Amino acid sequence: MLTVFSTDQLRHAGRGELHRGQLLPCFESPKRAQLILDELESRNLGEIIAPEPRGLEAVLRIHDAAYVDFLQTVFDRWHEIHPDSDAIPHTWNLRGTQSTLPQNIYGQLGYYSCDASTPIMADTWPAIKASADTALTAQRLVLEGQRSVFGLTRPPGHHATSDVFGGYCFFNNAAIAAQAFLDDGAERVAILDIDYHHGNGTQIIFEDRNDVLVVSIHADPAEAYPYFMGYANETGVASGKGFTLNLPLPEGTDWRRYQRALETALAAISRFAPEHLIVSLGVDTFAGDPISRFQLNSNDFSIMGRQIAQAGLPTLFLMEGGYAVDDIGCNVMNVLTGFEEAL
Ligand code: SP5
Ligand code: ZN
Repeated sequence: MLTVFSTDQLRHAGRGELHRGQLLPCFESPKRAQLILDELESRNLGEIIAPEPRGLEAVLRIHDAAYVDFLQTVFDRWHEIHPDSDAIPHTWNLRGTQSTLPQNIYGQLGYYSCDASTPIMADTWPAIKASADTALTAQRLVLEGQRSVFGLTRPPGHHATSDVFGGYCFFNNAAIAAQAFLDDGAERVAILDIDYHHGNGTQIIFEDRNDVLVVSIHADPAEAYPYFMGYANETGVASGKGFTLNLPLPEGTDWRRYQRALETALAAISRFAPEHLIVSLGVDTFAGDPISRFQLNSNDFSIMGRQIAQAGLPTLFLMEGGYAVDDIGCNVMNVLTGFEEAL
């Protein structure tokens, strides 16, 4: 399997995130991507290629122009006032009230975000741009006939909406790739999100559409981030009714239970009959994950890969979460090799 990755993606390296009342070292670190690469290389998954640099057209199919411009310029504005810290939002709009874009930088940070765990620093922009380019190059390779490709997207994307960053995400790489498939002529694309956390950004982007099926298996939002979305009764909006499927699972979920949800997810995808499958691949379902509470072991990820291959679809894997750094390479590699072995 080909992997797409750019070293520019390592340049986003936050000093800290607000976690349980303290500024802790960021869980979403460049080390994650480096350790995945090391494992893919040592176990010979296949060639690792750099993404083709692209303009912003494909990003702007999903994200608001003003949001993209904000992400590109906000750090320089912040740096003039605060030369020694990352930009972190701390104030948000009141629930359910009209929100005006303020001029003030703290107001704008709050306007365009949903949490305080997603810092912005000098090289956030080149990193998130390169991450989106990685998704798009991998998407094109699938379009051109590769059975599967791994886009090692980092920073991740599934919590980002068209104009909100958060949950370590800025550009929604999976949504950008799904839209690119449609713009290249596909009629239906499915996204299978297997990150521990519900992909709220992806759901919001596609919830009123019937050309992208979004299926997500995740920790019950009643007890896990992102808390406000991902419940089973959210099934899509207007003409998108029936094209969102949430399969929340309780804390402590092990492979037996997870596998049944995966079967349900894959059955829904098969009924939808998409031309392409995008897997939002998070391995924070691993038992050793420091911020998550599922009980999957490394071998389970191989079975997961095999099961996903049974869908029989051209498949684009895009990286999302996974924070147990000692095992992240092995767990990702197991999904990808499990997939390949099933072919
Ligand atoms: C891409 C991705 O995986 N983003 C996840 C962002 C989660 N950030 C906040 C996590 C809060 C975790 N609280 C720990 C409580 C443990 N039960
Ligand atoms: Zn996650």
